[in-house]
Amino acid sequence: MLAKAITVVESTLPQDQQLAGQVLDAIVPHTGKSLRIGITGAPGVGKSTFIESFGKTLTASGKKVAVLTIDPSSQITRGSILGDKTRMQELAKEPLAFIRPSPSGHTLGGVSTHTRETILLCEAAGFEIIIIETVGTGQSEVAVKSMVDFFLLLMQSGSGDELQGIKKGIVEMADAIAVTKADGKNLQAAKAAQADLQTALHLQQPQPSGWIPRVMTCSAMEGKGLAEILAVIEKFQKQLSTTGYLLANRQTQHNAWFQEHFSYLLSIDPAQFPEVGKAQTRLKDLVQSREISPRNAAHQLLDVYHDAVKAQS
Ligand SMILES: Nc1nc2c(ncn2[C@@H]2O[C@H](COP(=O)(O)OP(=O)(O)O)[C@@H](O)[C@H]2O)c(=O)[nH]1
Ligand SMILES: [Mg+2]
Repeated sequence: MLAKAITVVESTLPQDQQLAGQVLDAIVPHTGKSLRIGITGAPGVGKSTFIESFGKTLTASGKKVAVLTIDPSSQITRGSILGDKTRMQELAKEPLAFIRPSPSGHTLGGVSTHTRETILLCEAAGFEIIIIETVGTGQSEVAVKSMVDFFLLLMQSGSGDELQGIKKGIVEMADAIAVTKADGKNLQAAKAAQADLQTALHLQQPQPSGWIPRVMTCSAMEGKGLAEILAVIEKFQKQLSTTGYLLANRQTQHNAWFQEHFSYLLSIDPAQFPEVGKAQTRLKDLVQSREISPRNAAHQLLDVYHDAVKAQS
């Protein structure tokens, strides 16, 4: 049922739009009860492996976990979606887990709208933890940050410059950083990276929420550090629920989503719809033969355009 609802909401077919709107309105009173966690990091840092191990830790404790992925580049390569699917095979077998790759939208804006709606659907379906995986390219981070409660950045040691490949702005967005692959001969380097990052974070402006970002190490392969990361996330949830920040942040996010979507609807160019062009030609003829007033023709053309926008978004 959940997978079907997501498919309807992601659909670009005109005949699905009304149903999608009805489904979302029906479920929205039942949303908001999950903890939404964004996970980012450079390709290869170990996000999918981490989510699989971490997700299994969560399902083992009886929690229902949904995993969604945002990866704008995957629309070109398709590679990471297939990769994620195979890599999260074990988690996918868990009855308490639900895994959904990102839809094939044309724009990041479209992808994030769908992801936000999918979050709501998962919440209404009773998922308590929703994990959103994104690739550390900058643009998608900002989108994911705007739809989650907790933002976890995964980094890898051994690059010499620990911040290499990740923009400083992403580090500033993180509520926690986990240095991955802290196992085998990598363990010492991971510990050193943890210390370096902790120092770097101390120099940062404090977060508006009052939360102090933590730096940890983990090994998804050995299952180490996962319980500690969960403990930090639970502490965050407890602390920011008490102060009311979590709820206020959600409200700010939803209002921004509303405004953003409205701007998006206003930005859709009439010229991109063939049906608008056709109606324009037809109405022009009617105006010229004086069968319709120019004013009425303009209103009718606007109606055609509005219908086309509705069918698309
Ligand atoms: N040693 C070690 N390797 C890991 C760990 N987690 C992931 N890897 C490896 O790192 C590579 C990239 O992992 P993947 O999860 O696909 O990274 P993603 O691109 O960030 O999703 C794979 O070859 C994994 O086997 C870990 O905890 N320890
Ligand atoms: Mg991945």
